[in-house]
Amino acid sequence: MPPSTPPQTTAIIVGSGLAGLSAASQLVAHNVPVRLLERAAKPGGNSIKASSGINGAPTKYQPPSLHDDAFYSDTVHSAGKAMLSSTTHREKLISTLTNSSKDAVEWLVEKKGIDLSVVAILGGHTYPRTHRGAGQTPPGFAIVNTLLTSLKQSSIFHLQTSCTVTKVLQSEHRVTGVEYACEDGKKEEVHGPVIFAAGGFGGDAEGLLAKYRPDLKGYPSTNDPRPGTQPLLTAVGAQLIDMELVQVHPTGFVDPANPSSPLKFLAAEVLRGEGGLLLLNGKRFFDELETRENVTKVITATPPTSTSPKQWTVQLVLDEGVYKAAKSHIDFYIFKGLMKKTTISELGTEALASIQQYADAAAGKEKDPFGRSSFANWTLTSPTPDSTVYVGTVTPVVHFTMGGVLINEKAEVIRQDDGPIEGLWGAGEVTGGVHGGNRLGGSSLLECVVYGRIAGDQVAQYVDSHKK
Ligand SMILES: Cc1cc2nc3c(=O)[nH]c(=O)nc-3n(C[C@H](O)[C@H](O)[C@H](O)COP(=O)(O)OP(=O)(O)OC[C@H]3O[C@@H](n4cnc5c(N)ncnc54)[C@H](O)[C@@H]3O)c2cc1C
Ligand SMILES: *[C@@H]1O[C@H](CO)[C@@H](O)[C@H](O)[C@H]1NC(C)=O
Ligand SMILES: *[C@@H]1O[C@H](CO)[C@@H](O)[C@H](O)[C@H]1NC(C)=O
Ligand SMILES: CC(=O)N[C@H]1CO[C@H](CO)[C@@H](O)[C@@H]1O
Repeated sequence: MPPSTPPQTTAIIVGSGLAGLSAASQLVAHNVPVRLLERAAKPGGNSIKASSGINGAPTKYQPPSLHDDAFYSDTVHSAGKAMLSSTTHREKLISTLTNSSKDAVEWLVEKKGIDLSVVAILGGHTYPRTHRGAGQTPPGFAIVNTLLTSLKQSSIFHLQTSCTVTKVLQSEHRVTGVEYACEDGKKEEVHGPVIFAAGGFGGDAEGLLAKYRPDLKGYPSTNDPRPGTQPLLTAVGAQLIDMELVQVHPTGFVDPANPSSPLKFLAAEVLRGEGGLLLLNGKRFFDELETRENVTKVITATPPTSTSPKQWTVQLVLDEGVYKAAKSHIDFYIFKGLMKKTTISELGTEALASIQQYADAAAGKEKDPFGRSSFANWTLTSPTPDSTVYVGTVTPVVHFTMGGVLINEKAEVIRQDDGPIEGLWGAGEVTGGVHGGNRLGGSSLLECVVYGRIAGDQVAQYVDSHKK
């Protein structure tokens, strides 16, 4: 008779966004059973909404003549003065991210069959390196959906939705599992090594945001409204880093059908880039192509129009030329009820003069009073009250939280005394230190895949070494 094998240890993952799914995929590949707990009714977290893509360099989709070795230095540059503290630690986290980026994209393409063949350049990048598919499916949805479908085919993968993890269990400084509650509210425990992939706290407007960034208390967000989970981890000794570093985007749509929703849809940067202008109280107020941070600062220096959520009423205005250049985006926003086709007369009495001034600058007749130098596809030269415009109301929104629990390059969660916490790993937006003061577009999906997979590999090793 063969000796009976002891029951296999199950790995616990908290959160079913891209970080959790990447870790789960790796564990299942190593034949380790996975229990994935997700508080929402539907899996996918904020990851499923990602629309720009995932960074990788050098990949086969970049031109072969391009020797893109600047991803590391671009990331360090974008992280800014945060690099002055914990410098060596941050450098290791960043070089692990960028060195593994080619493998991460290739894993999704070759092993999982996801189309990521189109490469774009986003702000702060020296070269195009943000990958998405050639079709209409946004990259976040394509990646999450494919990983989930593949995981569901495995008999050792077990996903439980509508189950919230409420506590991390610890015994003599070792994490041994979690406590959680599902729809019936009954507290249960599950034991095993734990990977935290519970996402950021951008949607925690009255909780962690209010605590670490009182100026952003009550802001709406592009993230689902939900409490941040870092306190569950500090309760077992985890160290936090960069909690006050938060990315705010100047333009989230205020939906006329539900203006006080805390959740906003992002108005893509391309609308301003292709020639759109912004009006505050009917007047232009700034160079629309300035940094996100600076545009936001000017808006939020004025009194908000609503305090719950805390928001402003800014109009994003496009003409027919801009519409043609960004048609697919705008048609989608009109379909969602977030923009409408109208006339300048609808924008109030002051708008016409501001738009005339903008049109003059675009036509090269006058210098723009706000210093804007590119008007891209704006074509309207003689605006009248009857001129056609495309308009949406926008407000600054919290978009991404750079800070979180500190991890090392093995995705181990670091204790306040700088050693790793045994039995606990972290990946994705719940962690901090990878982006410093400013995350590059496309690098958060990347961090989910890179650190999620590292965590999966590490836990598989841990389970293996505890078998004997
Ligand atoms: C609109 C939008 C567009 C974006 N576009 C891009 C892009 O193009 N490229 C890019 O790189 N980044 C983009 N980002 C950022 C990126 O999507 C996120 O940073 C990333 O997806 C975070 O992934 P995650 O797995 O860490 O967390 P999430 O995907 O947020 O998943 C975390 C999951 O954990 C669950 N959870 C939380 N707490 C608990 C608990 N206590 N118990 C159980 N479950 C819990 C949550 O319900 C959630 O499902 C975008 C973000 C938004 C909002
Ligand atoms: C990443 O690659 C560079 C260049 O090969 C190397 O110097 C660095 O040590 C690598 N970083 C990690 C964490 O492996
Ligand atoms: C943003 O504003 C700051 C402070 O006013 C200024 O120093 C900086 O140059 C601005 N950024 C850009 C890109 O112009
Ligand atoms: C459709 C269209 O006209 N697109 C133009 C918008 O403006 C950019 C930059 O000025 C041009 O490169 C595009 O061709």
